Amino acid sequence: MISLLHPILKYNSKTIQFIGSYMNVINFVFTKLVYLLCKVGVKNNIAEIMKLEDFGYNDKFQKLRVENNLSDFEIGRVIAEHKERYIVKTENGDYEAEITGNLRFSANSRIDFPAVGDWVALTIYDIDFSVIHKTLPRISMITRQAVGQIGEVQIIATNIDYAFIIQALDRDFNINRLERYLTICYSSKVKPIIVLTKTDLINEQKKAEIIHSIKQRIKDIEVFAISNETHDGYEALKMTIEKGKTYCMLGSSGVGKSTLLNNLSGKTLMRTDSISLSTNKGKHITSHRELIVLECGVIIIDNPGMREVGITDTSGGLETTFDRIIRLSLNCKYKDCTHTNEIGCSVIEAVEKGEIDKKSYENYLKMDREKAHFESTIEERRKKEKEFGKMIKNYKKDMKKNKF
Ligand SMILES: Nc1nc2c(ncn2[C@@H]2O[C@H](COP(=O)(O)OP(=O)(O)OP(=O)(O)O)[C@@H](O)[C@H]2O)c(=O)[nH]1
Ligand SMILES: [Mg+2]
Ligand SMILES: [Zn+2]
Repeated sequence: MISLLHPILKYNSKTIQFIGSYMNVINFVFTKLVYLLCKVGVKNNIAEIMKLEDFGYNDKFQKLRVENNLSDFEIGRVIAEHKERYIVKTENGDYEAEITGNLRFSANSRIDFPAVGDWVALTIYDIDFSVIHKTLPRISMITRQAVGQIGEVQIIATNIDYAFIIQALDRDFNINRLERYLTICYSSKVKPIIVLTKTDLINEQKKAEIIHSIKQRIKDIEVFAISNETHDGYEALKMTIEKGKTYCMLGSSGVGKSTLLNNLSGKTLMRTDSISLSTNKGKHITSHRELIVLECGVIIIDNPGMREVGITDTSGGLETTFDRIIRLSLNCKYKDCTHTNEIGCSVIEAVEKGEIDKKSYENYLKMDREKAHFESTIEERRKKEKEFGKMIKNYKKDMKKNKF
């Protein structure tokens, strides 16, 4: 009997063995697939896949993409940067990316590297590895003087439509600094919106006084006073925010930038923390800038609080902020009037008559000096680089001569 069954058993055991190994392969492939889907799903938020327009793309960028022959590449927006590694948001999810060696070597300064807000052309190899080939020309760029590096420019964010200039009413409020931020916005072609926070910490009269003082010195600008605690003033602010536009949060540490962003999104997207009790200052809680797309379709870049906002203005920011001073200066006796001690200076006359706020005038002179100093430093640096280039060229020529 056993001998009769033997071929069947032998046959069956082979089948079982075959099915077993087949199952192993299926199991392996299935596990890998689930793993990959999870990895891509978790990292790329499959549930939240968006169109490029949802995070700010429009006809202007499409035109630039075509003009720069980048249509064959994947396109994405830099939403975060960590030491030359970038997180790029694409229609298929978020990817980690590096720049090509070519892009690195052809960069003359930090400005030539991608920054948060940029649209970039990239090739995706894997979820953790993609390469940025080129940055699309920027429509706007907010910069400041890099802290501690003379003559260096630091990009705060790019392709911004509006900037929220945020100051807290309780103790951060400083009108000179407001003018400084305005100048940065105007020279960056970004529309500024002033947001005063923490109305819950001061009384109505003080709030009205501060708003009045701003209107006296700064014309044609929207000012919102809000409380992130009670949501006082939120409705008016929300009404002005436009879907598909990119906003950038600017201001000192602890003024409530991240709290405002969280409240607008209805989620805790950014960490916030209380003001330091010992110094009464913000604790620099946000450490990286990050672009966030809210469910309502608004795009916001949160920034770390800034201690210094050095002027790099080379394109009319001061002229727009202080347009009255500039208009008056056309009547000054001397064409190169510095508006400091010249006879026949219309600006000084207006200050003496009280037509121009003295503090605003002083702030203008201070920033103008700063701008001139920055420009001369850059000029000097360019000259040195040119001389160095010439030296290298001559050296190469000499080498060639000696060789042949
Ligand atoms: N009373 C009151 N507290 C506020 C308001 N807005 C923010 N805060 C508090 O202020 C502290 C700092 O707020 P953040 O949102 O972290 O400030 P930030 O501007 O993002 O600071 P950095 O990330 O350090 O630049 C937190 O404890 C907030 O709860 C407000 O309108 N009223
Ligand atoms: Mg913050
Ligand atoms: Zn003058």
